[in-house]
Amino acid sequence: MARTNPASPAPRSRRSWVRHMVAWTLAALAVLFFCTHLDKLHRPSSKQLNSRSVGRFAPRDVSLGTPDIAVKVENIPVTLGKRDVERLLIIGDVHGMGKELNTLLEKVIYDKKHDHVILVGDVVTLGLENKDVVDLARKDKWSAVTGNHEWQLLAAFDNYNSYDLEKLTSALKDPQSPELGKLTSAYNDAHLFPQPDKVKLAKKIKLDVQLANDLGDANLKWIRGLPHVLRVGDIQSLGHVVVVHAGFIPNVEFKDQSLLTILNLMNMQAEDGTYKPVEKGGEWWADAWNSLQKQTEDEQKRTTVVYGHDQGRGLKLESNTLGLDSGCKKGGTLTALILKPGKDYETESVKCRTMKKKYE
Ligand SMILES: [Mn+2]
Repeated sequence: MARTNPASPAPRSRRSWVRHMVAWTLAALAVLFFCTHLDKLHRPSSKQLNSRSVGRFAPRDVSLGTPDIAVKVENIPVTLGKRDVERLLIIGDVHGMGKELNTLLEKVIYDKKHDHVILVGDVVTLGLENKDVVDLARKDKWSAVTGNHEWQLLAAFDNYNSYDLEKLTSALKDPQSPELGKLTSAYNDAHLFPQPDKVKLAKKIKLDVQLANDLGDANLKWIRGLPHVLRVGDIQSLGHVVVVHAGFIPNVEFKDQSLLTILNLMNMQAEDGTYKPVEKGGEWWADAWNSLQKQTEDEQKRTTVVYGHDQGRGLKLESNTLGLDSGCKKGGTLTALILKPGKDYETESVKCRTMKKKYE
């Protein structure tokens, strides 16, 4: 009797308990689902991040051209003086000048077994042997940081390869068209300061897309994977040595720097208690960096920045900033900084051909 009586208290309470369990489990799953997707709801889409991109130009790589991407800081994969690493060769802006790079490597008697090469960015664009340079860097497992030209190259490829490029070509027929401004805006986002000359920008986009295709997938993947800041280690009186393409805002952690700033910085100006990069005027970032380092008495606790980018100032060897862009692309020289254990650094340079900018 009790078995078939639905009003019997024991089975009813068991059923109600099961109902409660099911209800609570569903509620818990709903909360869990909401929490895991909350993050996505709040994460800006590629379009929101790259607000100046238009229509079909929403970039494939979400963060390109946006200053809010995280700065990627890595260590070089070797230690000077350990495991056969006898020298570190840090080479200035190569800009695809493969012949000069080879001459420089011959001059320093490069030995891939005992030398580790680090490139300061702007490895490609402008020169004639871009692919050879990246092929060699990959083959010999060199280190490198991203330069502003690599950043722009990726922005051009990701935003304008195929369809976009055709539209750009037709818009170029009317340099005054507002369309040209819209079409170049995604590429302009990859610059620290907006470039007013849209025709020049459009021509440069086409060259960059062409170059990206010429380099091939493997080389483009290598460029895409480059860090933005490289820690080289502690080297005698230079203290902690760090490589970046252009420079740093003093007193800001590397990871908290703005990416477009460290790829382009030359001069800066104090504003709201911090420094902001400026196109003209202001103060040289390296001056502020060096005076700040001098406040640390122990030389080995200072940080020395090795950088490129500033071919206007050229080879600039200050106490804690070593600028290596000696203007190879403009008929200057290509320079290598040579670091050996227990020795002062040396530099070696070779003369370069003059390259004309094809987009001017
Ligand atoms: Mn540069």
